[in-house]
Amino acid sequence: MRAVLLGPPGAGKGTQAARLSVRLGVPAISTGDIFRVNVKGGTALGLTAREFMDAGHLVPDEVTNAMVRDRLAQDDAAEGFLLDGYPRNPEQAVELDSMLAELGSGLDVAIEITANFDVVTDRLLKRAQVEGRADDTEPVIRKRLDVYANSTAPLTAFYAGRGLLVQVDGLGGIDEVTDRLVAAVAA
Ligand code: B4P
Repeated sequence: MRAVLLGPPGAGKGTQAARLSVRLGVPAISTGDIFRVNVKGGTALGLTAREFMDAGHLVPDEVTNAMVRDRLAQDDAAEGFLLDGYPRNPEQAVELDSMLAELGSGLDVAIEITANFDVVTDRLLKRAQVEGRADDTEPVIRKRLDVYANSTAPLTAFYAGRGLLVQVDGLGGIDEVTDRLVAAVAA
């Protein structure tokens, strides 16, 4: 199974990717998590990424694409993967196609977790109280939602046009959403 997971910030991509990865037996690859590990470790990649993440912007495509290219070439991704948070704009989607073509494979499904902006804002503000992420403040969340609407939301039509899109309602309890995702992927 080669899948991408789409949806607005706070829709539950990271939360559900971890669970689906176990159910499907493929690695969950989160670009956001890889960036955060690098920020924490103070690497050159982390220093670059931090400036964009803290402002709610996308990290530049050349940085993100190179990182994903390296990750997909690793052995554990050879038989499948679940990409969480990538692609996030049409340029990244085209780049992903070319990476997979080079590896002799292609995407099986694009799963979009849907949730309205009021609900996701509440979830992210709650997470801010627990984790204190620099990008979970109200003005940065607003910016991230703008970026999502302008850059990422067009991917819904992009994948629908190729017959790859599956949409799953992200409202409700975490277990409930997982069950919906598993059922949607099985179908
Ligand atoms: P991400 O790490 O992808 O962060 P996110 O979109 O906020 O989603 P996340 O996965 O963390 O949250 P989730 O919805 O699971 O990106 C962060 C930043 O990294 C971006 O802004 C960008 O700067 C950079 N970046 C990442 N990928 C990039 C790319 N491809 N190109 C360029 N830049 C990139 O969960 C949110 C909260 O909701 C959690 O607290 C969770 O517990 C809760 N929750 C989840 N499901 C719930 C449910 N059903 N009910 C109640 N709460 C729920």
